[in-house]
Amino acid sequence: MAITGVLRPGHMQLKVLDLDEAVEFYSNVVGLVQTGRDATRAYFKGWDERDHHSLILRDAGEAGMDFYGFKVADDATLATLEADLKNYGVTTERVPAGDLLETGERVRFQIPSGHLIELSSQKTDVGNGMGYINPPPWNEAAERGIAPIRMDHALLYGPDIEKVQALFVDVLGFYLVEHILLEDGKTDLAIWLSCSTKAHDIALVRNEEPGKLHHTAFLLDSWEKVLRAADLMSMNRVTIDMGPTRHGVTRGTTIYAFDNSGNRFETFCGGYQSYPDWEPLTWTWDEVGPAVFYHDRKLNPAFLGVYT
Ligand code: M3P
Ligand code: FE
Repeated sequence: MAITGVLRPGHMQLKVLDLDEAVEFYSNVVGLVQTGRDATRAYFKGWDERDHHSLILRDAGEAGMDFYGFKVADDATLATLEADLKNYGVTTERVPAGDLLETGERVRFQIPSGHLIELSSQKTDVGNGMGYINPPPWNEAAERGIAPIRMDHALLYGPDIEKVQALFVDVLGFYLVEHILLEDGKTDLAIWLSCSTKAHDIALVRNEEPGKLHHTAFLLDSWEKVLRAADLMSMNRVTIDMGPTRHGVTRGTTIYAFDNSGNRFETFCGGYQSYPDWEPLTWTWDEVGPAVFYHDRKLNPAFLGVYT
C-alpha cells in the first residue's frame, strides 16, 4: 500500500443558522446525499463517497467551522500519529466513538491558526449505492442538484501558517504544493498542502483573526459540470462570489458561492495531480491576482475579506 498515514479529508463540521433550511439547501441545491441526523446535526456525503459522511451541519445559530477531520489508514496509525503529535508538543484529546454517527474515536487537537483538526480511522462504509460487483458508472444521485463527487478540501484563515505548515509536514506527512508570497518576497500569504496526489487537501491563508473558514470545496469531474453548477446556482438564486473561472494556483476550475448561513463553498474541478517529490510552485506578490483568479487577474474585495 503506497498511501499510508493520513489518507484524505474525512469530515468537516459546519455551523449553520437554521438546520432545516441548510438541509434543504445541501440536499437539493448542492446535491449531497443525506445519511443521518442526530439531535443537533445532519450528515451528508457526496454521491461517490463511501464513508458514512463527509459534511456535518450543526444547528449553531451562527456560521463557521467547528472542526476539519482527516481519515487515517487504521487504528495503529491513529495511535502513532497521536503519540507523534504529543512528542511535537501538541495537546490532543480523544473524542469517544459514536459522538459522530458511524464514526470511531477521533484524536482532536488545535493547530497554531486556531482551528480544531481531527484524525480518525473508523467510519462505516455505506458505499456509493452502486455495489462492489460490476457497478454502473453513476446513478440518479449523481444528477440531483450540483451533485459533487466528494468533499475535496478546505481553505482556512488564521495566523502562524508557517507553524501550521511545519506541523502538517513534519508530523502528519503532508507536503507543500504551491504557495503565494507577500510583498516582502519571503513570508507566505497562503499555502496549499497535500497528503495525497491531489493539488491540495488543506490550504491556509494568513489572517489576524484565528480559527476562520474561507471555504469548503466540493469536487466536480469536468469544466462542463462547473458550468452546470453555475446554472443551478442562478436557477436557485444562490449568491455567487466569483466564477465560473480558473485558479492559477492548482489550475482548478471553480465557482465560489454562499450557503444560506453565509458560509462560502467552492465547486471545484481539480487542475493537476501532484507528487511529494515535486518542487513547490511559487507565486509572487505582483502575480497574486492571476494566482487566485487566472482570467480576471485581480481579487474581488469580498473574496479575501469575507469569511466565517
Ligand atoms: C482555492 C483552490 C485564495 C485562493 C484559493 C484557491 C484564497 O480555493 O481551491 O485552489 O487565495
Ligand atoms: Fe479551494
